[in-house]
Amino acid sequence: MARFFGPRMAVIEGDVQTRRDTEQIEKAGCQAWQIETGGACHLDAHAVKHAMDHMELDSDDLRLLAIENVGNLICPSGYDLGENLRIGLLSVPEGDDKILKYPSPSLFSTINVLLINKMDLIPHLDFNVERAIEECRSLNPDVLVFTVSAKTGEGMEEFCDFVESNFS
Ligand SMILES: Nc1nc2c(ncn2[C@@H]2O[C@H](COP(=O)(O)OP(=O)(O)OP(=O)(O)O)[C@@H](O)[C@H]2O)c(=O)[nH]1
Ligand SMILES: [Mg+2]
Repeated sequence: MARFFGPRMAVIEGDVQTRRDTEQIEKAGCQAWQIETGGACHLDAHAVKHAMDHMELDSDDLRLLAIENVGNLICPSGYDLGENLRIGLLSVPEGDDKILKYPSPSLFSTINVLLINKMDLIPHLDFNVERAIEECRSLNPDVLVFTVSAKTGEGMEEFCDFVESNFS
């Protein structure tokens, strides 16, 4: 996402506790707001509105507001945050057999885009990318899939092109 870093992107981070992810985003030069849920396993639209009220979102440069929900595969899926696009992340160390363990209603059945991350670790694992994609499509036939590595940047150009062509 490096091409969005700076004033083009703002981020709302949802975690049970700590500002750690927000600090990382700020280091990358983006405006960020941390929601600490204090135990709740998902964000809701009220919490997002409250965060937006504290942020500066009027700039003409701003193109993308990203919301990172709490890392839970079930609870967030039932809540509409007003988003235009819902992206689910599966990282390869989680295993290619993960998706069908979380059938509908779950993250995988409600997303528009599946991002398979940490592709740099593929040589060390038995993760079958085709299997993961097939199983996700069995729950969610229209899902778009991108394979990426946040560490090496692999696949990020294609993903950013998609985001840019839809939302900038
Ligand atoms: N090897 C590798 N490590 C990665 C990659 N992306 C993230 N990580 C590491 O994986 C760990 C978790 O990444 P985060 O980005 O914090 O994950 P997260 O989704 O924000 O996690 P939560 O907010 O806790 O749900 C961190 O230590 C990252 O440095 C990647 O593409 N490759
Ligand atoms: Mg996070």
